[in-house]
Amino acid sequence: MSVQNTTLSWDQILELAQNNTPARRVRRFGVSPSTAPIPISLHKLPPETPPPVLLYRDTNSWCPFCERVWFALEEKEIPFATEFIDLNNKPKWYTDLVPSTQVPAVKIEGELVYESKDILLALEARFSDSPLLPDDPEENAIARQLVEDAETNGSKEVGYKFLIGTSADDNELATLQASFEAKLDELERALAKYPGSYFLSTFSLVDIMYGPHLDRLAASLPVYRDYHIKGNPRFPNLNAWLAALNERPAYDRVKTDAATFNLLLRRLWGVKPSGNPLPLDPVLSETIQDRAEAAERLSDNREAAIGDILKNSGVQALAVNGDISAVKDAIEFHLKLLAEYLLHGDKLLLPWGRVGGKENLDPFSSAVGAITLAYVRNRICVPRDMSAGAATAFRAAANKILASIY
Ligand SMILES: N[C@@H](CCC(=O)N[C@@H](CS)C(=O)NCC(=O)O)C(=O)O
Repeated sequence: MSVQNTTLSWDQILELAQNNTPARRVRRFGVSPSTAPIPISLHKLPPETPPPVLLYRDTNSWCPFCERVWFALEEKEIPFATEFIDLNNKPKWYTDLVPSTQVPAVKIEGELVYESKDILLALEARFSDSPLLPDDPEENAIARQLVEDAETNGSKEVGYKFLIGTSADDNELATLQASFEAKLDELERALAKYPGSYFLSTFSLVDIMYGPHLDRLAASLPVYRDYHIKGNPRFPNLNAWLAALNERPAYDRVKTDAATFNLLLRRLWGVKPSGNPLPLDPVLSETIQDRAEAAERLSDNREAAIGDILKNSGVQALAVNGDISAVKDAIEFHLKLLAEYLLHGDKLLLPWGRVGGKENLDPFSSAVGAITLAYVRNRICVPRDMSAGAATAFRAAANKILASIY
């Protein structure tokens, strides 16, 4: 295999990718995150008009409370701007501004609101022509009560305790599981009260309050506690609800994915998995739009990606006599191969690295390639870098090339 093997230039890859997906992000130079999503409704604003809402959210887009607010903004198609807050180093102006010092917070036409539940209700009061609470007064009152319940009934706290409680022995774990299941039973009954898959007769703020938390728990409990919500016959309504939620286009833009959250749990909180990570969900990534979005993100942001790989993956150690230009070339070659494979799928013939137990390719290049692909596969973070569907396509393609070259 030689570095000349890929056929397209980066510009050609980018153009081809952009022809196959409407997904775009703004690039942010020299700051983290290096790209930011563009709200679906931003084009509705006349030029030079500031959006009515400013959202303060976490730099890495991991926060489920921020996800609630982002979800509502996208559902209600409210144009908004985003200010990212580094939670490891919160700026003083932010801690001076927001009494809780937490994210999310918003300014709605200049007025500060914080606490995700209060933000959702404030957005509802100000932007009433795209309601996420029922019109019917009786159902509206029930909805408001359910929003309060979602905040105070302890379901998310019990769920996270079951997931993260580190010193738990088997008995304690069984008790935590039973308490969590009791909460899920309550939600199961609540979901049965109205026809359809949601908590009320239509999709509402109640679904948004629960969605980001329960989706994370459903993704992680199988890996860390060998406990399944999805496919569990005890929770048919919750399963139908999760499926309905995941079909909403707005949720598709804001949600995280199982791989991101599961890696985060291990790296940030040191939680030990009880099983292997779940297989990637190919259903999430079978569309060309997803693959093209992943290729678009990679090619548009390649300079930042190459810089990050060189700096943080450990690959520099392979440089001969400190000359990193060959390392850089091999990184770039494999990223390009990944982008092309995303666009062409199995029609692109991948290089075969090892044949009959012997190497028949440049071992230096393929070692750099293996590090590059393994690193980017685990490094991408949803929804910070791309949508969940695109990330699934990206990770699956990286695995496929890794299996081929190494
Ligand atoms: N009750 C708050 C919780 C928000 C929250 O816990 N935010 C976390 C990020 S997920 C945070 O800001 N953590 C940083 C800190 O507490 O300093 C809400 O609903 O908005």
